[in-house]
Amino acid sequence: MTAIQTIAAWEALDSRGTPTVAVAVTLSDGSRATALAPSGASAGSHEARELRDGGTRYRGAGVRRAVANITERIAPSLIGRDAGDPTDIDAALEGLDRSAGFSELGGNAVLAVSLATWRAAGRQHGSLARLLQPIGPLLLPMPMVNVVSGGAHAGRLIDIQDVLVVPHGASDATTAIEWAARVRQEAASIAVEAGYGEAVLVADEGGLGLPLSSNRAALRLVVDAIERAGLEPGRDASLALDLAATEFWHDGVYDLASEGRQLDSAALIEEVAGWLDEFPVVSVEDILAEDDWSGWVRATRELGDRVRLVGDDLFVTNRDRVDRGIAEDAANAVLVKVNQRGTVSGAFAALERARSAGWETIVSARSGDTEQSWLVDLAVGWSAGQIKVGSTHRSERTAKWNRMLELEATEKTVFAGPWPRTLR
Ligand code: 2PG
Ligand code: MG
Repeated sequence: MTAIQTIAAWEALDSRGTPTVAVAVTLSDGSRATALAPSGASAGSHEARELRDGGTRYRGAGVRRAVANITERIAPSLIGRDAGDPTDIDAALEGLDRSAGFSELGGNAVLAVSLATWRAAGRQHGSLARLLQPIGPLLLPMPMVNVVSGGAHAGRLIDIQDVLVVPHGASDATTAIEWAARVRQEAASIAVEAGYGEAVLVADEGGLGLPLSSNRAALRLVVDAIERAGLEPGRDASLALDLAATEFWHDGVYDLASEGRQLDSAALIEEVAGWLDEFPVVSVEDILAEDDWSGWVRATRELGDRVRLVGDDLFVTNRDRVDRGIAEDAANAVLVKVNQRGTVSGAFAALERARSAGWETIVSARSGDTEQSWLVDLAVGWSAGQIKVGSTHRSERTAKWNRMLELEATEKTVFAGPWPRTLR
């Protein structure tokens, strides 16, 4: 038996300078690992609840209460327990807080403990990826890389949150990452030449935050950048979008404030259909808001055979919500963020459920992230097939790409690409 020996917790900082929960777990075999919880800006209302202190410290975002919950409540009940299979620790965490979304202990507290335990248990196997995938080559996921940012990640300069590049024609991860980095650089050069001096700055996830004239202009910019990088749009690299539509859904209306247009679900779907006609888009995330289920069903009926429709705020990595999505034919792919759920095994349950329905799965970072790279080990260990990390700028983003490069250089791996020329 490999028992949990110590659990220490403290308040650390994420990539936005916002406090986050940090945990170190040691096991009886001497293995030790830390985990820092990530945090979203465009968080869905059905996510696990982050516990924040309020008051004046860090403008209310302190996590001392969450840290205290770990040291006073979680640690005493987990120390001595067998962590050989960390699924048991996750089950114990579920048992400690039966409220919706871990609102008593804090989803941030629970996640940091769960992750640190998984990482510590992974030490014996060489890595978390190898704990999850003990035999055979590791499947490196197709990257989805942010180039232009909007919404809550870039001062709402445009309404949609992410225009990303997917280097799907690449046949290894090293090439895929180089192509994406090249597209990001070319996009900045194009923007500077067009008079957008802001292109030298970086948004929350390392993308370009630009006051473009329309949302469509962001798609155009990234396609131009693919071409200027010497790649062929649609063959070598295509676009992925995250509308994060919950963020601009007010009173049943989608408010494209940067364009001064208000659309209902049907009109927004039609707008996106127009983008699909004009640009090589392989994936659209959060095309509609988190509780607009009828809209999602309509979107899937109208666009589901042309593009991946990815539920993020819609599913919040929750197996029950994925179940409903499968039953109602709302979406055809799922985004997986461990902190939306609270435990590593809870997140995996949502991923597995989606996969069992033939859906594609994308493991994702948060806009407030950290220098840790366990996300890659999860994506690889779960054979998720795709990963979304942000851009190729900012160290909390490059930490993940660098982990992928390390795995490709040092382990027996296969890459999820190249994808076929046409995905529609
Ligand atoms: C998303 C994520 C990551 P946030 O919406 O997919 O890009 O953003 O972490 O702010 O929810
Ligand atoms: Mg999203």
